[in-house]
Amino acid sequence: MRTDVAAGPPGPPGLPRAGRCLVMGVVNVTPDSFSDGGAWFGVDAAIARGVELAGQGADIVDVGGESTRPGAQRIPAEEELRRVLPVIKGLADAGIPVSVDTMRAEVADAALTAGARLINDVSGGLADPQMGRLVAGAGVPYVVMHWRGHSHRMQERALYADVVGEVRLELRRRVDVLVGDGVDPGLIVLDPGLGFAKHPEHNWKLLTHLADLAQLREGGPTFPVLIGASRKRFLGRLLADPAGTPRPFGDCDDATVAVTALAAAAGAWCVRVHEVPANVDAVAVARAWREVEGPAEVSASGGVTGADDRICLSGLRVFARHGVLDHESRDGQEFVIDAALTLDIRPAAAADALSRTVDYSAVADKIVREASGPPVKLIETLAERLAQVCLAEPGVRGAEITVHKPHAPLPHRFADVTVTVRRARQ
Ligand code: PMM
Repeated sequence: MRTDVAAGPPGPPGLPRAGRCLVMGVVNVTPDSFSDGGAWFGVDAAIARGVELAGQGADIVDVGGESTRPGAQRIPAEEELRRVLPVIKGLADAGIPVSVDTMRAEVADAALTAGARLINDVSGGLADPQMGRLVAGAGVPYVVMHWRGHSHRMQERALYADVVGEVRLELRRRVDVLVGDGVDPGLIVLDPGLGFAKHPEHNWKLLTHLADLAQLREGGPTFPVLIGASRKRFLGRLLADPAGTPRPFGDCDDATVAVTALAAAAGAWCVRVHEVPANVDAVAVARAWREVEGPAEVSASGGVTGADDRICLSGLRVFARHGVLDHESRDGQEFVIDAALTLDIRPAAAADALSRTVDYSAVADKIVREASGPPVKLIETLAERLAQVCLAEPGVRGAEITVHKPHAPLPHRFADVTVTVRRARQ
């Protein structure tokens, strides 16, 4: 079993590395959060809950003092500090990795002093212009969530023509500003902000495009992605009863677990959840899944998982009799083949062992044998068959084949005719 591909993105330094998607347990020290408001509103209860979540397998405990439920009004900074600081200190002193869920630089700063290791800012730095410089100076991991304004008005702003493209663009602008403030991009975690200025259809679309959200520019770096779907209204709406009444948030934990499994299998770095044990199990399932399947085609790992490794053979020349016209099958002609195989080459590189990779000489022999075998009419057919030959090699996850027919019977001066197919192992 290849355990290396299961790891997913390693995430920023200073936080746990588990070789799988992390689980962040939520402790809202608020009287009014929609999901658990009031349940842990008191220092001792909140600390006890954080310790319990860590004991159940949470890698990080996220402590927040201000509700962000739709329609929520803001509270003063002093009140937020009063709620979160003793809880963060109590958990950090117990050796638990803690993040602070805040939009205020002042609160983030005090939370870091109290022992927090990660700043989770649902506004991605938009709510407080001081946040970027604070994060830059502190050099701590920072969650940049997609946000379009404070909770009391955010749902009015859930207007998108292309939600994935727009969230990606707005996150990119945020990251550019933060990096301009001095924030190390290697410490940034992205979050699409499910439910924040999003309707259910937006949330589902974002969830199914995690790889696009991890990479904000073509060819640019990829960022770890955090997903906060836990108990959110779009799950309640999905599970509404026949009369259309949404399922209460407390009965959406199973649906949360399902999202966790799917997001972790798609390469999410972390899931933020209210109930930890079943989500830990879901992450274990996703890890096993990724070990066999390999990461998504464009991984959220910045190439760390080996998802994008390729071995390429180009310009293989074969004499064969493929073609529609009689003289092509009678006289034959030269075809040229390029093959690019996608496979994780790290085990071979680590051991410097041919046995742990694809032997390109053997693959070249197989390609030539297939291409010079019984004639077919179309180079499309040939390309498809060659892709299947390559995919049959152990470890190969994808193959891109180009068949060139430079002497195709065309009544014009031309350089080449090609057909390219790209296939993934099913
Ligand atoms: N959601 C909530 C609060 N904080 N932080 C991040 N990074 N992502 C989220 O989706 C997110 C968050 C609101 O949920 P809650 O009130 O149940 O904690």
